[in-house]
Amino acid sequence: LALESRLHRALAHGDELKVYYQPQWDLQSGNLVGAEALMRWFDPDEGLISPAVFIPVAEESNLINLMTDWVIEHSCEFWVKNGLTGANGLHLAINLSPRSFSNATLAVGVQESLLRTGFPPHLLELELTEGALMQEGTGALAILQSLRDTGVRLALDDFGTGYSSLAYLRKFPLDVLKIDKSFVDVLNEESGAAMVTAIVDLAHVLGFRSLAEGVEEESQASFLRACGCEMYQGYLGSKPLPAAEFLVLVSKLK
Ligand code: G
Ligand code: G
Ligand code: MN
Ligand code: NA
Repeated sequence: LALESRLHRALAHGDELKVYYQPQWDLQSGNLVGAEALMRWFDPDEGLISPAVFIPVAEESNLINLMTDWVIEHSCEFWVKNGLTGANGLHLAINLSPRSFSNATLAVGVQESLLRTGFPPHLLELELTEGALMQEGTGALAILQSLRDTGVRLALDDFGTGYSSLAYLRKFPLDVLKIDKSFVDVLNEESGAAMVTAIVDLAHVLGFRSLAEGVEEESQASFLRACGCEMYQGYLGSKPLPAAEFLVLVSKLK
């Protein structure tokens, strides 16, 4: 069966698709503050298939919207069921595809999932990429505003790797800039360090918080902390974890 048909089947049956959670940490306090949901597909024939492979397939077919709805609903339910939304609740970050922005009912769907699962909107953070902002004629700004009206937060993923102009950044109602791993990787170079400092400052000038991705070394975390970056995720703190392991980590830290 072609990948697309198998993916369709996986979505219909459910148990081949899993959501892993990568912890996100506050750089100043060291506290766990949230996690990013990252999808995994265990195909019965081929074993683990990376989202880097199946997300593009889902985007080319029309499966991506179904898949996004599934991840939102599944992980919001998981958060509520396991008491992760209470006092000092953890935020839950979920990736949107640029394709989501050609779906005028995106915000309505998100709101329905929030209501169905009883998930507090302010703890949901939707990640979009620069490509989503730059799509022409799709009313991306209107869709973002209606998402914001539901009370969720918006993060710009992979910041610095796409084409977003500074003018766009000012216009869009974002909460968090996620600094791409490629910048964190060159923090040991003078120019890399200067760029990261500038990105963190830019985030603050625009009224956003910043989160560095792909942090693997304590020296990187120290630099980020010193330049005022608020949060990080990366192998230094934890790799993405299966749901059960994520709960073990949370219970140890509480
Ligand atoms: O863990 P990593 O290999 O998880 O993820 C690879 C890529 O797949 C990343 O760019 C990540 O943003 C993307 N990805 C993972 N899960 C999802 C998802 O649920 N939706 C979308 N749109 N992208 C995802
Ligand atoms: O594109 P997005 O930022 O959503 O995807 C995050 C990707 O980065 C996932 O594939 C995730 O598994 C991976 N990742 C997360 N932390 C680290 C890290 O510290 N090092 C490396 N090499 N990859 C990471
Ligand atoms: Mn992401
Ligand atoms: Na990223």
